[in-house]
Amino acid sequence: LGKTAIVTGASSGIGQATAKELASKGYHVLLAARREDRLIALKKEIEAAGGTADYKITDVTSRSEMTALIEAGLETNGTIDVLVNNAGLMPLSFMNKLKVDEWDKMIDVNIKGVLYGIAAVLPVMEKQKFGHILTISSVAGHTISKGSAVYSGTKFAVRAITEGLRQEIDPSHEIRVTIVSPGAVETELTDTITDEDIITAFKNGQPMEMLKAQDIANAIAFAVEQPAYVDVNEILIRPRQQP
Ligand code: NJP
Repeated sequence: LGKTAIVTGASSGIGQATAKELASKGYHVLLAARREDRLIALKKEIEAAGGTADYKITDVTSRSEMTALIEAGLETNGTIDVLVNNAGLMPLSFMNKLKVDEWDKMIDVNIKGVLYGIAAVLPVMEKQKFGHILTISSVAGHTISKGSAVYSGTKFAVRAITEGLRQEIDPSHEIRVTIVSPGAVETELTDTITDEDIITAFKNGQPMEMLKAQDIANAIAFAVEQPAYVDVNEILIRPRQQP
């Protein structure tokens, strides 16, 4: 039987690159996100390269959709080997702009989406006694800067939740838990920023060579491919030029 990996936020950026990377390593990949056209295109791309993939339209902020996603993943081989809780948003803003709707969205997607993924997959992995849960935090889950307060808050939370989960795993189970914390990666993540002052600050910032989504996909594949007794707890990865 082959192995199944589920990737949320697979329609873009890091999730898309990770899905392709895991498919190239022989995983059957279940692609999850809201934009169906992109998931269909990615499934075709993976299949054209000799891999296998399915997709399921999923909003990670819905607990029932996350449960249905894990159930769909089980249909292929009867196991879930890897869940990459990757979907996330980063509408940075200064707090006094009171972009409360954006705070709500970040909490829903970045924190609750991860929790719903864990809630759906943990009983499955405990039953099968193996599996690998990965979450995507950030350099912003280690440091706080002006404009990143709420985003950092969500990414600190992701690290806390993931590390707490790791400690609670029954040592007799081959279940691994990994945090991946990227610095600046060239993706569509900044498209959700509406605060003009942040957009201007980005434009006037020091130019640097950013990470590619593939660099993070490589880090995820590294963690996943370790032997079962090795749990890579966290990978913190910045562009060389990022302070
Ligand atoms: O961003 P982007 P990245 N339900 O915008 C999905 C973290 N990170 O690849 O639903 C389900 O290209 C959305 O899909 P769709 C970051 O915080 C990044 O950079 O179709 N999915 C899309 O596939 C995040 O956790 C950087 O709109 C939902 C994906 O999320 C992760 O990396 C640095 C959704 C976003 O793709 C991937 O972000 C860092 C929902 N409700 C951490 N809402 C960086 N890029 O610099 C969104 O430290 N998605």
